[in-house]
Amino acid sequence: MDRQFIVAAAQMGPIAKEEPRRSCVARLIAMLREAHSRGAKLVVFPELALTTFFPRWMIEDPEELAAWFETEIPGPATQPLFAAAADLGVGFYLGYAERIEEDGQARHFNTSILVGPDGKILGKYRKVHLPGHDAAQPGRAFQHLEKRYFEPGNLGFPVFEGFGGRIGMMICNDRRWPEAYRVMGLQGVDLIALGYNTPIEHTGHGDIDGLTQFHNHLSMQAGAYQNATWIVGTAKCGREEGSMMVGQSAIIAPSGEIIAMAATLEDEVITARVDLDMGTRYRETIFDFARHREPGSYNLIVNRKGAGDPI
Ligand code: CDV
Repeated sequence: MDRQFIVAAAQMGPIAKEEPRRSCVARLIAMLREAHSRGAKLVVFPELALTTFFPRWMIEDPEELAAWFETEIPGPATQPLFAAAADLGVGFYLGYAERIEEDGQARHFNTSILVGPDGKILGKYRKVHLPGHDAAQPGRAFQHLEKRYFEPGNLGFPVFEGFGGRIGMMICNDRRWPEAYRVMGLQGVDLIALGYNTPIEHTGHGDIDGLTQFHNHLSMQAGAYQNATWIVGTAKCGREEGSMMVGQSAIIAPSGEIIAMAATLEDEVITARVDLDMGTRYRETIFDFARHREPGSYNLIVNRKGAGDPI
């Protein structure tokens, strides 16, 4: 496939708690068709794109909790999305809550898949950096219980051959961690697909929360530039069940520049032509890792988890 093609970020407005998966999938298909009509070959949907952002609530009933997870992909509700993609010859990234059975035990991940233009799954990623807390915090208007409902991803940060290059995936909070980009940068990633749900008031500190939109773009632009990769960052946004979430979905070039950005807090498709060779030019010059990196000086990055004493 050509290394130049049109990519789309298919941003979603809020998903109500009661909105069924079939309705969400219909919204995704409508955006897939719009992206295709603009020539897109790859469409990036948000994190947890099939349901409302359920980690905002403490859910104690196991059956109620289980209902937010997919046990198969594609399943009956999501099959029409795969069929539409194959029919149109458009690939996609989709985030969802994954439940699997392993050795008789249920396991839960915050997951994304990359689907090729033939409708077949090319790769899977499970969110590594889970934000929030594992127990309800009194006094919060909205909980953020990702650490309770999911376990950290166990697939690392793989990249997959497809769309004329190497495609990686991230999910939401991963975008704030330089290590996530670099592990993919070291595999020559050309484009990172990334979905997010970012509540504006996530720390409770006005000075930090007031910069939520700035930090959203800052993280992705820095990650793109320092790793010579395109990034397609796609939000689920707007006021969802009372919780305000950031939009500003963006397509970012390896220069770090934002090439396209969403203007609403609703379902909205943005597109841009990407040239994967633009990343190659950065990889061969300022970010020629083999020439300029000094891994012997980076030991703390893998050997120490939190900040500690000077060495
Ligand atoms: N879904 C997320 O991972 N949200 C986090 C918030 C809680 C900070 C984010 O990094 O956007």
